Amino acid sequence: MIITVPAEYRIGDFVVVDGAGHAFTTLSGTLGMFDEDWKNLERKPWHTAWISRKVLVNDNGVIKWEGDWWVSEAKGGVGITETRLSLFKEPYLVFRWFDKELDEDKVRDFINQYRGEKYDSFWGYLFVILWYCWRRWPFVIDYNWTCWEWLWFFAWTFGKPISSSIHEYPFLPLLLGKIEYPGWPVEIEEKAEA
Ligand SMILES: [Ca+2]
Repeated sequence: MIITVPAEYRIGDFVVVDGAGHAFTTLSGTLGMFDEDWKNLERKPWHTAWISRKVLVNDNGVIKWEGDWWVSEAKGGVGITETRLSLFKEPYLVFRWFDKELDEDKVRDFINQYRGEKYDSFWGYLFVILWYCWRRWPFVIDYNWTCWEWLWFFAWTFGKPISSSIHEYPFLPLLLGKIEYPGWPVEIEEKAEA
């Protein structure tokens, strides 16, 4: 479900950002060679992140919400970090994933545990896409994070995995069916199994 009013965002909501740039063009084109739905999708998302907390300010001793949100993401050149939602350059959509409010302290502990871990490379993304397309190669565990891996791991840790197996990262096609992304067919999993 899409949440459109920022005041109604919740910790744990997914942020799905429109694709842009050279890496996106190359990787998205690769995915489109294998996945007709992806190729035909008009508004292609790419980067994924999740809402981690409110941006609060101290106004003469009174703690107030500034109206902006922090999001947790795996970011190129930085790794696992938190960014203000308002700083995303590309348009994004916010989706409700968790049925219940998450425990803010547990989310904070989770973020602190992984903060600063390394970002994955272009090749990490390519590998994930090719694995999605062919389901053939042995899975390679590494200790660097793509933004998709980070989202998957977060959802899994907090009890509502995006996919049933840890070997299935939320490559975008898999994720989009689950969050009812506009323009995306819902039954992607059945299709992928066929
Ligand atoms: Ca990785």
